[in-house]
Amino acid sequence: MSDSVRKYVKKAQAVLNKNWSGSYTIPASSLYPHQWNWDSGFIAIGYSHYDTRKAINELTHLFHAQWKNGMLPQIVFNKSSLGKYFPEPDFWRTDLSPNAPDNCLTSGITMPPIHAVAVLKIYENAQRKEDVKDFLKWIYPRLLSYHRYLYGERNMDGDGLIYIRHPWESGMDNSPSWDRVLDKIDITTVTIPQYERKDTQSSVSADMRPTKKYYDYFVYLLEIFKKCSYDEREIAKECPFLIGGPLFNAILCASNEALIKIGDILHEPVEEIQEWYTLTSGAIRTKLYNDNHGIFDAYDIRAGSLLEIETSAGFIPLFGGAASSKQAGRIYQYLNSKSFCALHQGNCFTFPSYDTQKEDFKRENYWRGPVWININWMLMQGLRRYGFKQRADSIARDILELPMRFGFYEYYDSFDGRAYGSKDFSWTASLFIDTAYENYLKAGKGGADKVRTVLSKENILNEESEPSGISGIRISQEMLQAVRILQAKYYTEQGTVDYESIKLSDKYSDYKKIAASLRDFDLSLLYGEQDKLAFWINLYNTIVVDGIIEYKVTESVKEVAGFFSKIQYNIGGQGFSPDDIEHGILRKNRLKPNRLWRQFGLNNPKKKFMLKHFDPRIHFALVCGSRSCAPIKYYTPENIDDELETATKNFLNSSEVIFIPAENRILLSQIFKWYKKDFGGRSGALKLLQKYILDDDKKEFIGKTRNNIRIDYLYYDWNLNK
Ligand code: 9WN
Repeated sequence: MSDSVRKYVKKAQAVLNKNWSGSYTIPASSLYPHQWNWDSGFIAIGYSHYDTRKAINELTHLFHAQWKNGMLPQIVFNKSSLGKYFPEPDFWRTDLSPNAPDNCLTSGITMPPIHAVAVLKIYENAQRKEDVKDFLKWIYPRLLSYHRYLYGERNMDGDGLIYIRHPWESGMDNSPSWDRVLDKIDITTVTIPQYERKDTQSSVSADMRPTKKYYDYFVYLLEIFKKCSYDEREIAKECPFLIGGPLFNAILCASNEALIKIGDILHEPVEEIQEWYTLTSGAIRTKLYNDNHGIFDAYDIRAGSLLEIETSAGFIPLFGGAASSKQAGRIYQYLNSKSFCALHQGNCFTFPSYDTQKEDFKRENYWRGPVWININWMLMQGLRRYGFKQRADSIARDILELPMRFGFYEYYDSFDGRAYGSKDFSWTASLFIDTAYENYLKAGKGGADKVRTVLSKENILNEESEPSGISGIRISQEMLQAVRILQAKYYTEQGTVDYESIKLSDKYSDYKKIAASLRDFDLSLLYGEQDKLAFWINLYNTIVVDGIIEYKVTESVKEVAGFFSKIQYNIGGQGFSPDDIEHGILRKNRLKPNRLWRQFGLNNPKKKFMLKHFDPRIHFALVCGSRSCAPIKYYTPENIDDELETATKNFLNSSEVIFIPAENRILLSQIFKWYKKDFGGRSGALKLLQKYILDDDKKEFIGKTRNNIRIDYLYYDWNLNK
């Protein structure tokens, strides 16, 4: 567990405390003095980790302002803070609608429906589930009525593609996605009422905010709503801005999924919600996907066409599980390009809100380029869901690193991380907390600390199967070939392992037969150093996979005490455990962390198999079956040097290395603590980082600050790498 991450979690909590009004949390005091709809959803997720009561209060306050038709308003106004924002109730005139709530002042539009996701998190993270049951019972019908409103009133063709009718409803109100639709509106012939913006008078630079032209459109749309007395049917006839977007609809999918789970917890029927999920996810897949550029677009309902604009919203269908696996693969390619900061690309911080290669990409202008933490957070989960582990991890690192380096701001520069917009921004703080807990602080989540099996004596894993009948050096060649087949089929591109499928496959039985042949393998036939290196690394990674399957590990190798020392392969008559391979052969009998004796004692015959040279890069290739290890790969004898270079580069540029230059501090994987000596101590580790880190600023930081850098260590996540 990392003290540094904990320290920043405290700072994030202080931001939320500062913005806590007594019954809900404002997004930021500089620009947003009231309660905002989706902000509160994200904020409740942060609270769910350490203050269930506040999380409940946050959403209870919001849902008290729900409209009679089910709509959950974008803003709930605080009567004592009026005069600091535009537009406020006098401008909205929601009293024109019979649906507006009686005792609250609200705006007359909604926002992306993240709330069921937040409610489920509150339940899941609560220490005492009974304390949350009453809240679940209270909010469930309200969530249902919100979703029913969306499916009843905002579902033009009945196909489940829910439309928004104002850019503010998108949550990404200044996004270039809307320009084309807004620019078509002719406002020269209508009178826009006088209004005074407050956002451009705040501490946030006016350059970062929408232009006057677009504010005029925003206000114009409001005028239509008032003219229609907020009647949805009338608005649908009059409003030039009706958009079915991928962000709103994907979030709705995720919330429908959460709502189904909540319904199950409360033993309520959930068929209606299942139908919604099927409809909306289907509509996203078929109506919004644009194969021309491999991303999801928004659909302009008035024009009947897609808005081909490459924004971060186009990737969020992964979050709601709405993309097909083919679409996910395609959008992953696009995500992993210069347009959206390819993995390990120079100074690029994921994940820009707009394609960085477009001419009108803007570094500072909100929703037209900078990185937003809430979008990162949803994409991170979407990527995990589709198995893109490494990319998800790198986004997790940015979610932590940006606020730690630059403060809890509203948004950040994609290229140097500079912070923009409001300071002390609530959802940045709360989603930082969530990411820190989920990735670093929730030790033992899912049973990572619970021992289920104790291995007290050696357990040979290649004793049972019949050997394949091959002999001599062919055994090692076939062995590598069998591992290569397993990796091609069951190790994902992102370096995780599909244990469930391996277990049942023929390929695994084939592998077991070849592993059985190792019993007759003469290790002295392995000749070159490269061959030995590749053989032992691959064998280590595969015996771990084999052990996980054999001992039915479900959550973590920690379930099996003695896992690394007692499971063995019989090779040429001698037992080799993962510890023998790692600490004996590959580390050349260097001490194992926290142990006083060497792996191979004085007269141990296995000593003769130790490699000639020790290569510290093995630490980025050995995979101990856990989430904090390197991604699993297959290593070839011919290219092992290049492959180890790549593995090292990938690892050192992943979420296992976080820079906080403002404090002269770097957070490193525990691997650096355990194997400090292997890396040549502190200076060796810094040298290694300087060599492999891709971001020029970070390289320079190490160069300049070398002697004053403080190194802390991150929590090691022992949850299974599945
Ligand atoms: C209008 C509060 C809100 C966020 C939005 C963000 C910004 C408001 C504004 O601030 O929008 O709703 O005045 O610009 O775009 O996502 O909910 O944080």
